[in-house]
Amino acid sequence: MAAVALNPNGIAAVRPSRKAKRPASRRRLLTARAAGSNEDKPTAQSVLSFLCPLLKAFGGGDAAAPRNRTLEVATSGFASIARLPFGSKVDEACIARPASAAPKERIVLYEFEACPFCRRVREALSQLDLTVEVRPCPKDAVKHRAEVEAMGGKLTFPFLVDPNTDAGKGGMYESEDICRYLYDEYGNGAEFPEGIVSTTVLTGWMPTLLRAGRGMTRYANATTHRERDEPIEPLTLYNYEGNQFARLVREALCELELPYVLFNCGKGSPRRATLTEVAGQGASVPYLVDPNTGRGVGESEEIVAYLFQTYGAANS
Ligand SMILES: N[C@@H](CCC(=O)N[C@@H](CS)C(=O)NCC(=O)O)C(=O)O
Repeated sequence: MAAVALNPNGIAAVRPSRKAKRPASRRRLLTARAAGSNEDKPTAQSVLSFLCPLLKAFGGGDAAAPRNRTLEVATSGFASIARLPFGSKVDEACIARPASAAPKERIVLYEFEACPFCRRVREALSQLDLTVEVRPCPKDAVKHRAEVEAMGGKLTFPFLVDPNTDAGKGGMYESEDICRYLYDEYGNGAEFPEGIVSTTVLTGWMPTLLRAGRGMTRYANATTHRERDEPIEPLTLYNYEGNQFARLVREALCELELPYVLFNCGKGSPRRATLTEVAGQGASVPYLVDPNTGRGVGESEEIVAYLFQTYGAANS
């Protein structure tokens, strides 16, 4: 299968407007639920607020400290199993999607790794084989949370900005609406996974609990944004949501509040060819490219160590 043509940012080439495909009623719904709607759902927020100190205690304090590798890999593996079959396999319809039907400009997702609602959106992005820029918003974030508040008026995650459409350019809250929007806009006819299993209700909290809240709070010694003179170029992570090793890297990127291009290339993705081009034959997910230092790093353990050494304690 031919590889999708991508620009250097990992975004597929120009696509014509597909608005005509979407029924007017659906467009109205999406517009109504975009940023500014008053649809607060305090329950989930208070659950996470309650769990936050608990998870922090179990998480064991210093995010940069050496970890028990076996435990890390096992808990992340169980987290992936808990969310099967979501976030690993690319939908058939998206494998066949022409490059012209992918987003032209980069979609931006504000999220944090431990949030089950954000995870649901990332799962959809993997299934849809889409690239987005992630601006992590851990608790105590010094930059990205302010951007969300300025754009949307409230601090609720996920928050997605799609500059390619009228419905998306002002920003959207609500994971369910975001997922439906992404399927509607970029699914190439793929069927949205309906039903309670795909939502956060049954297993959505499992990865958060199993990973003891990793990817929830900004690392106190992170040197990103406030402490650096130079602005940070987004890193690129070759990823798919259900990959247990990629999760460990996303957690670190989130805790360091590092912006990154989330280049999804899940099972069946024709975009694996791009990973091979960048990292060589036999390269696997996760793989990280850091344009700030010119480094390309494979193996989750090495990537996490690299990130904390470059943007964490070692520099503070
Ligand atoms: N119904 C919303 C729930 C979103 C939500 O409650 N997100 C939590 C994180 S899990 C949040 O933004 N909490 C505020 C915070 O972390 O500051 C959705 O599905 O997107």
